[in-house]
Amino acid sequence: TALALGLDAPFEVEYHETIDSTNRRARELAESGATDTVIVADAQTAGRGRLDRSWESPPGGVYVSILCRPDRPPAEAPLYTLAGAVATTHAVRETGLDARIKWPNDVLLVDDDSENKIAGILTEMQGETDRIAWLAVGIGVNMDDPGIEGATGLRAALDDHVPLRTFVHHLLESFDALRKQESESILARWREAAATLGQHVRVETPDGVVVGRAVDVEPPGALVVETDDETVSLHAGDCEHLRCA
Ligand code: BT5
Repeated sequence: TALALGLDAPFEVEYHETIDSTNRRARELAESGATDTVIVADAQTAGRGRLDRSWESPPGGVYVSILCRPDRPPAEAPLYTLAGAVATTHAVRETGLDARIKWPNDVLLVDDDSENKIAGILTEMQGETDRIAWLAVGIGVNMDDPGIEGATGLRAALDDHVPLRTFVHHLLESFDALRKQESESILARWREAAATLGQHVRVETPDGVVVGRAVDVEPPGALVVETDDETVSLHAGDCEHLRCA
């Protein structure tokens, strides 16, 4: 196969040339008892984003879902989205480009005058009362430009061959190291890779729009924003970096 990863443990790898969604497959495997498995596909026909959005998944991109059963409470699931984003920035940086994270789940390719989305993370999980039953971190990385405003691809930016196998290997290695760390140290790595901190932001949350300055991220992955009159912790939402005039 194109992506015969030759990975050592800790992950079992299941490769598909084309699949509907690696996250859908991760759920199916989880329900049949699997764990520590990575589903990798070369293309998806029904790639998913958050909130029933879709993820354009043409052939040649990277589409992976990492299935694991962390021994942590369900409330800590957002940490894995952060870890997935950090691991993605590490893998992108290995190619020589600069990547930064836009809270909560976007990875941006950054150069002097632009920030474009090259990757997105979608974490899905099944919780029990006190612990996570299973969790799947889905990561989609564009290699070619998907033709969406504000998005780009690695290959397009690098103008060179990106060895997919090495890229996925770096991604999984980094994720594996992160998932074993304490939440504070995952957050520390996230802060180092963040594009959002210090920015003037506009965040659409389920409870309304918040505009202010993003000052920190706190457990288990909330964005702390200072508005004109208060400091709020946002647990979910879509964030836009505002440019000052
Ligand atoms: C995400 O959602 O960014 C999470 C994407 C996760 C995809 C991976 S691929 C492997 C695994 N299996 C799956 O089925 N999914 C995961 P969100 O933040 O909701 O962003 C989705 C929005 O980004 C869409 O509504 C589009 O506007 C835009 N978009 C769609 N495809 C894109 C692409 N390839 N590149 C950049 N932006 C895209």
